[in-house]
Amino acid sequence: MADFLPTRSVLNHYFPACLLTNTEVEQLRKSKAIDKGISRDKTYVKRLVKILLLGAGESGKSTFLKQMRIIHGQDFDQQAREEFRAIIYSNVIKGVRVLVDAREKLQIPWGSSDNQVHGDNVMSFDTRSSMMVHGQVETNVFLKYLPSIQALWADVAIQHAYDRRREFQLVSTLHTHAQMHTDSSGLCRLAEVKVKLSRDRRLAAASSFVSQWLSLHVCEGESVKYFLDNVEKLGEPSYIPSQHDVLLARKPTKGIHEYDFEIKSIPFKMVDVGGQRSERRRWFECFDSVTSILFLVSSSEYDQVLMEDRQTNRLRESLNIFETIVNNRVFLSVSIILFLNKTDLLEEKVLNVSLSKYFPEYTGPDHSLPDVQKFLVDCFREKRRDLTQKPLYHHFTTAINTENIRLVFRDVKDTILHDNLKQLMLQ
Ligand SMILES: Nc1nc2c(ncn2[C@@H]2O[C@H](COP(=O)(O)OP(=O)(O)OP(=O)(O)O)[C@@H](O)[C@H]2O)c(=O)[nH]1
Ligand SMILES: [Mg+2]
Repeated sequence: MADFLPTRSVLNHYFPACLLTNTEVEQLRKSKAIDKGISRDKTYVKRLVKILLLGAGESGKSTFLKQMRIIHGQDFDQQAREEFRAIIYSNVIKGVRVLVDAREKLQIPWGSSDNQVHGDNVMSFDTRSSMMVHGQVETNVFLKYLPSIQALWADVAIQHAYDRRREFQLVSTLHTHAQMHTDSSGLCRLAEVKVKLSRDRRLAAASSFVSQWLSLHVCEGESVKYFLDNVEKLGEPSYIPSQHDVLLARKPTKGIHEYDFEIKSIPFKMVDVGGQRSERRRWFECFDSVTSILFLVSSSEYDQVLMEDRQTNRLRESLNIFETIVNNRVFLSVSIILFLNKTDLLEEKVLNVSLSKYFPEYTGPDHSLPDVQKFLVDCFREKRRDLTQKPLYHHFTTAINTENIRLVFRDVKDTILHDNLKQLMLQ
């Protein structure tokens, strides 16, 4: 307002509402409400803690977000849990199909030959149906396949195929070799799996087999086993997924999802994005006004390859993404916290699979969890080009464990708020 004009409060004082027309009173009221709203929004934006969840596909971002909902927001009620039923059914059907296919390629004899019919039945499932494409299977369709799924999971051949999943991670290395046309060592491994085909067809068969196998082992393997062990419960007409079922259900994230919650009247906004390659091009859309980035890594995936190209080592992909994020100037004043997730799976993995085989730069003891974890943290730390940057905090997490995330997030929240306060004071 120009200097020579009286301010609005002066006008209000000398020209009380009774001297104004009804329209003017209404306009004044609206204007006051807008001013109040703007000032409230400004305070909200200033106080808002925006946390971005980043990391490669299947690192556990959405699972972490589910935990925030359980711990700080609106827990999954019956209706919300019901929405996961169709996802779980789809996870199970996909998983069983991969196992049936693996049994055949591995030539593992059926425990009961009657189960061939059940195997054929699940393999006849139309994977191009819109249900499967959307990762959701209706109850009546699942129930139609349930007797076959039960019979198959009870068969020693399918159990045996599941137990041999690690062996087939080896074949994933072969697949990489095959794509690079350095197939001599690969062919030896193929011989081990007894695929008795001609040389070229062998590689082709291995590729297609590996592709399908990986889709079980690297994405939903562990969850699928849990659901198959409980398949009877899944088939009950009154089945409503439990909180644990919800945490294990797998649906790749497409697009950007936000979840708002409050802790001691501080507003938090957590943003979850898809981590698969095709989804990463949308990440920059949420780079504005970020307070903190939680970067999730699936720490147990050092021996696994990406779903997207089936050849890039998953841990190396994570390191590359992290390098881009941590050295991005946009995030100079943003606290980045590293979550080495899937600790439960890593614990098991280090006992069976040597890290040095995939990361020759690791020279520590093969089966020592703390040494492996320290190596992983150092790998990520080394990606920071500017060492004067803020400290890089890290946590070892198991995102499917609510208590673990409750404790970790309590720490993380304090770190974020402390850093945020320092930033605000510097402004
Ligand atoms: N055992 C175990 N499973 C986990 C853990 N964290 C996540 N999972 C499972 O791993 C799968 C993938 O997790 P998501 O949370 O969907 O991964 P994401 O990072 O959101 O994946 P995108 O949406 O594709 O980027 C799910 O089936 C989870 O239940 C963990 O710490 N331990
Ligand atoms: Mg997700």
